Amino acid sequence: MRICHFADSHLGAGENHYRRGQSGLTLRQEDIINGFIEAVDRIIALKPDVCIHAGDVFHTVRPLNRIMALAGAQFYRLAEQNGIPTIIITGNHDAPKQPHIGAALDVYRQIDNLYIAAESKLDIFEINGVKFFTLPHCLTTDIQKAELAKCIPDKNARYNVLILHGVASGMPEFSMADLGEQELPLEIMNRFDYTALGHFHNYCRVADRAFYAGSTERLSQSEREAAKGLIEVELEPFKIVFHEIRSRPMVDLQPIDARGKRGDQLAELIRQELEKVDSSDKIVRVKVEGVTEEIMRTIPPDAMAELKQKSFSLDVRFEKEKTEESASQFGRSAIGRLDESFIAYLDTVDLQGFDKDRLTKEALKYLNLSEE
Ligand SMILES: [Mn+2]
Repeated sequence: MRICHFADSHLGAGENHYRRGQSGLTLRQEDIINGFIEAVDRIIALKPDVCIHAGDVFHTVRPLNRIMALAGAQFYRLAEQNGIPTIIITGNHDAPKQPHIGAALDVYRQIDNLYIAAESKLDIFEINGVKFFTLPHCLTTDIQKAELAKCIPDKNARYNVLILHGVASGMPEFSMADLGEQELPLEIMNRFDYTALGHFHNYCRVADRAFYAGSTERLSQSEREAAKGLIEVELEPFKIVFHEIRSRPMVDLQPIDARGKRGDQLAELIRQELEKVDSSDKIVRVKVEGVTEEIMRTIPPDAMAELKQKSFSLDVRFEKEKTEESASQFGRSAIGRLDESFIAYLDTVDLQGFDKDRLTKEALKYLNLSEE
């Protein structure tokens, strides 16, 4: 049995990119969609016995209609037109957080040869004598634990394959720091002939026969060194081939020191650095250190907008020069109390889908800045 395994296409992500394409979606959203379509093209060419998508097809619970239509067309191509039995599950991004909402994937249930697990419970599909244990992202970790306990291979099946979305336990490096991500015990994976994992965005092996396929496009700077694509697995004799697809190059420039420069000199320096890496088709991030009010005031009005046009995407982070005064003010003054009350407030609201630690850190940064 030969299986293609891909995951984490996060369709719909990239909505904050500053340029739009002809489709009306942002260029970044188009990138992410193109990665998914290229993976589907490759799978169709490989003609596997079964195709698995291990979760987070969509970036959100309720994607745009356009994005849903587009994904449906691809699943129709795979499963119905090309006759490749295809199994898809929900991940923490696209699984509904309340039972009555239902999953976006549910609208594809009429596609022939497509198997959907999106109901906060274990589903078992049998295809050509092989049992596929598919556990989507569950409403609570208690439900997920109870369903994991039911993942016991069928001795009478030709093979048993497990499909899960979450963090391999004891391996914090596979965490995406998302709220509500679920832990997956290795000892359960080890019972199966293959475990197809989703959630962690870089392709890697977790146990002998358990793999993350990774995402189909780079979604954060932490993925800039990683190849993107899909796994082709032969169950007997066991063999793995990773098929790489194109993805958007990402660059993290060396921090630029703004000290002793005027704003116009700083803008020129950033422009030169962008030219060196030929940034026109790349996602570029750069940190500028030691920035003062004076420097910010003397950056020519359109300079930053022009620089943004030179790259596919440009993220410049200005870091204020830290003075002793501003450092000691933080946490003590009126703002000090404000940041404490904001953190307390965060505990009272429903933050599902948000990374609370990051939110806290960002909020503190802004509260700190407004004080200075
Ligand atoms: Mn995920």
